[in-house]
Amino acid sequence: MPPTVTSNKRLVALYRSIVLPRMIEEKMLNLLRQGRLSKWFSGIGQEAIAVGVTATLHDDDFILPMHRNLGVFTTRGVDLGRLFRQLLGKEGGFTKGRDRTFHFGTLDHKIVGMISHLGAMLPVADGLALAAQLRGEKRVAAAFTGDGSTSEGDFHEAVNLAAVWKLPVLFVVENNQYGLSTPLREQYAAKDIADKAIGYGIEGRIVDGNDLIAVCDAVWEAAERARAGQGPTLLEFKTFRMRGHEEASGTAYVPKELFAEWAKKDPVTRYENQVIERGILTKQEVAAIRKEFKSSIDDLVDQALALPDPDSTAERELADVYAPSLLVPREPEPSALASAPEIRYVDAVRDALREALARHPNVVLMGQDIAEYGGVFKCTEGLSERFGKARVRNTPIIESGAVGAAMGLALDGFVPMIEMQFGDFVTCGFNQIVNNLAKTHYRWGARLPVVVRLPVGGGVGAGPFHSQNMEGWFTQVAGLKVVAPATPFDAKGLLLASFEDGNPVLFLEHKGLYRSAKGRVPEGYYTLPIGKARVARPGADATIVTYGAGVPWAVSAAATLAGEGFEAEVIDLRTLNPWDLATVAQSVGKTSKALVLHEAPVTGGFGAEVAAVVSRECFRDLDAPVERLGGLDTPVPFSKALEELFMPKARLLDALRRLVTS
Ligand SMILES: Cc1ncc(C[n+]2csc(CCOP(=O)(O)OP(=O)(O)O)c2C)c(N)n1
Repeated sequence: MPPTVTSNKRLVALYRSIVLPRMIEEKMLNLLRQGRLSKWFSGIGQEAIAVGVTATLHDDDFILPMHRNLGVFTTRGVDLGRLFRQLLGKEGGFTKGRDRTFHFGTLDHKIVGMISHLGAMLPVADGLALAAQLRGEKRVAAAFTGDGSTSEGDFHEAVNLAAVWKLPVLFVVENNQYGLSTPLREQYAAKDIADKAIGYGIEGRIVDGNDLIAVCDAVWEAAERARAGQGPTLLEFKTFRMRGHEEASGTAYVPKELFAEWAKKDPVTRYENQVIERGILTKQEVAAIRKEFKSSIDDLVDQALALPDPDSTAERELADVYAPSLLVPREPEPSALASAPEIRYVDAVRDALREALARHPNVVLMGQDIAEYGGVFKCTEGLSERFGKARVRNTPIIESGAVGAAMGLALDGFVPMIEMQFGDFVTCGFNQIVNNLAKTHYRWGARLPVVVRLPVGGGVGAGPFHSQNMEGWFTQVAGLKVVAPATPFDAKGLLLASFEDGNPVLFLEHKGLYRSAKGRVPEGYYTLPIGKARVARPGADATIVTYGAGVPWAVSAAATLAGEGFEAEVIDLRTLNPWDLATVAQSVGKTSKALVLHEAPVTGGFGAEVAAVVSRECFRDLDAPVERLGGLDTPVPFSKALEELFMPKARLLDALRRLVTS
């Protein structure tokens, strides 16, 4: 039996739970009218859903609320004073003034809050549910979404992934009949959203979202099924948005009679009448509860309003972009390196993944075709056989959903890795990386140790969609670390370091190096520091700053140049965010000339950043402008001759000759 109907005490608690968010909202609407609150997305008329879900789930079940779900926070017992400070953008909220209203999580309350991008938290719920499933815990994750947001790709990826992996997830759709202004008939063609469950092979339910008890019962049933290992449920709660999308946007597009019709079904009044009619509370008791809430809300809001707006310094803001690194560098002894076997880059990557799985029980690998098949580049060959398919997991063909799920795993103590089949496909996971992974620590302090491996680059005749170098897309985003090793030794040590670091790391593996780069790689576990460049070849006449595939090109061009009487020093950056200005500056101090080289197109490429910083920081040492050499400003073409034309490799020697003789 659902616990909702078992005791009067519980029915009274539910009354308190549903009336509190309504009263807080009424207060917020007042503050908005007085100009003391900047924006408000109302959940009035929809409270039964947030309250019913939260009241029914266990305290250790994760909930991922959206913009109308104040009732999740109040029902979970989040400190109201702190909540008001957050809502009013004051000192002492949950985000230090860095994000607004409900855009925060509190892991103490097992709440993972939203980002603005609709649908983005749905795959995160999958990851949280997977964490429970992997540990054999009977916890569920409930993710909220509006009807409009069910059109987003993340919704489909998340529901499908949960279905395929039988994850204990409740997809809570609040069907309030409008997106921002777009009505249902312009949003989807299915009769009901719950019908879509059939297409994913899961259970779907339609529930009266304005009936608190019906909500509780449906949630209880879905959660019981999930806890019993029977997978996710798509719960469609029919409701209605009684106010505008947000308070400034009006309701002119909504037929007036709908308001009248739905006002009769108001979930708070309806439940209040039920408890009074059933003799569970008297009218006087109801009035007393409301009076008690009013006075505490008024007091706490006054206290919050009296506080200053958040204040900070550039240093403090920058310090919170990343979680403190957990990396303990364990560099191998030079003797271990001297006697180490020579292996290929691809073998070094696989070796690192094997070491990570063996050393860290919380490492989980996910990606397309990475289990029995071993990945298209064979980086994970043999790992699922050795460590099991629970830890080396094939995903469906999803990128956004997989990265989102990785975030969920990371929030609950795992260290997941996603292999993009080709780096190019990261475009389909872009939002999860640049908005969810990158910004969470800065916004509300959660650590996200997620490694995303990207086989990048061209030179293999693979055309515009399997050849790109995308470091420039990500080095611009605060909150991501970007690593681009050029040698097998670095690939292994830096990949293991990425697993340890405790922040989101994009790990760029150049496909051309997988089988061409060979070198000594010590057996066993070691890590290398993130943010430390190396001198790949010493020289005194010019500095080539490069990374990835640029390193062997630069070393080979420097050897040719040596025959002409000039010695170029090659600096392999190894990591691009952070990058090692000190090592570059030391080299330029010696050579007085610098060329920045990369395979990606030159315009707006990472070389622009290096060139700008070196020009400023090494100004007094430079005898010539810093040169940049990169791919042509075109997509990467398919045919061999055209691709060679694209690549900067053929232009490198001439550029170097010009530089050293300038
Ligand atoms: C990816 C994305 N696209 C567009 C928006 C702008 N936007 C914010 S809320 C909203 C409507 C959402 O409708 P629905 O999912 O039904 O939720 P509701 O607001 O009705 O609760 C839109 C279009 C956004 N925040 N994110």
